[in-house]
Amino acid sequence: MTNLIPKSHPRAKSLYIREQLVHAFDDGLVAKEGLMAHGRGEAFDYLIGEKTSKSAKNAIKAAAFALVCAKHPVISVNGNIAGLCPKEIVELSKVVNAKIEINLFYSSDKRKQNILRTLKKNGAREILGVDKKNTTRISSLDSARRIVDKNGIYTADVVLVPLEDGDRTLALKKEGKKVITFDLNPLSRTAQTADITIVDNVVRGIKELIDVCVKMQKKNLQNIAFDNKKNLAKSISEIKNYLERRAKLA
Ligand code: PTJ
Repeated sequence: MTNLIPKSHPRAKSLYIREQLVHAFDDGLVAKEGLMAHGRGEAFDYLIGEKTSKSAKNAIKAAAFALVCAKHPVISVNGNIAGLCPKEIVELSKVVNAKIEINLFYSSDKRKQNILRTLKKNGAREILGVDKKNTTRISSLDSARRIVDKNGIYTADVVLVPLEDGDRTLALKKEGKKVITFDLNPLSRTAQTADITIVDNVVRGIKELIDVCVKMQKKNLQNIAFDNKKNLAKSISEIKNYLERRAKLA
């Protein structure tokens, strides 16, 4: 953390995450639009009290169960994710034996190569989404996100699509895939259409997700009753309660 942010600052962690993203932008991993996406996320993180809520913990358990039980899990990586938690993406992929696929909205070969290098530096072995020869298309999707790897997202049964708002989740569901997302905005299209939405900052939540996956693998797996709509409603009421508490303190 630079000297500009004293450790005692009440929002030091969030400001540190912001700095990390700016560095990742300077290093050519993050799109310009990714900086704005981050700002949106920061606003929602403030509304959830910048901590992992009970509803997020529920969703993390359901996500861990889905990933551990998946036959062909894939983690879809965009610029923001690569900039914020490359080490954890690689760790999670190893823990649940998931493939990693780079899939960008603002597609650019140069940015893909920068992301590839960063993931490799963090221990990734195989990375999909960079070899044009092995691609195919997801129907009912217009954006660059429709171009996917034949051995990756295309054949996956469970796909983790962290940090995006758009129509890809619905398109992936139409292809019969289970979709998990991290999204701080419980009302985004992705949050609302995913099978499992973890309303948490991916930087915090992914560490918890890795821990729960490891614990589940050590113990006997148990099915978890989970309803995404109900859980999203819970996360919205957690926000309301948090704001009411803050208003009383003001
Ligand atoms: O790298 P690319 O080209 O694939 O582009 C990636 C971005 C992020 C620019 C693209 O996916 C995009 O424009 O995303 P949106 O539509 O702005 O959606 C981002 C969503 O993620 C919003 O709902 C934010 O609230 C949420 N978000 C932002 N930061 C975080 C987050 N959710 C979890 N953790 C975060 N740190």
